Amino acid sequence: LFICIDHVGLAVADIDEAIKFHTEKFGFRVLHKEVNEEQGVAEAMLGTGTQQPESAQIQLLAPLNENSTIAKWLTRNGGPGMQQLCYRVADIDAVCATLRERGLRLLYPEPKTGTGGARINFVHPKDAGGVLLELTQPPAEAAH
Ligand code: MC0
Repeated sequence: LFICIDHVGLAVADIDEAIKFHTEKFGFRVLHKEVNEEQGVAEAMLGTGTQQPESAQIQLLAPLNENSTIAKWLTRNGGPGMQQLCYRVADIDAVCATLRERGLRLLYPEPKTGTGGARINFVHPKDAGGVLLELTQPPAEAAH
């Protein structure tokens, strides 16, 4: 079903502070930044110096406002932490159909827009071993 681990998402309060921390302390570099209004997040994708097409990235997610999913998560968790795991898929419609057939709840009836124009959906954490599981299909020009 899955190509690789696309990224692990970390919820943070402040995107700039978190970028500074992860680049200065751990030596990551920033591969991409964007704001996703629909998801209520400012995000940054971080990679290693030897990033390969299928190397997992770290995604920093900061809330845009108090209604953001990430704002709620930070409050409930009592601070920053690991909010999601994301698998890359080639055909998200087919994968969502298969997972639904297997009895798992997908959060959206149809995929929404994620990082870099990817098509995304999520498996409910209660159906994925307590982990919010994102599925992402990168846009055709970015697919490896
Ligand atoms: C909630 N729960 C989680 C969880 N969020 N468990 C593991 N990981 C998480 N991230 C648990 C709660 O502890 C609770 O368990 C139960 O799920 C129901 O929680 P809730 O009170 O209904 O929580 P809500 O209202 O925050 O909703 C949770 C839900 C929401 C997963 C539906 O966070 C959501 O819609 N997430 C998908 C969108 C998203 O996360 N967007 C931000 C990333 P108990 O046992 O207490 O009942 S955007 C992104 O990732 C994009 C940009 C991209 O990568 O392309």
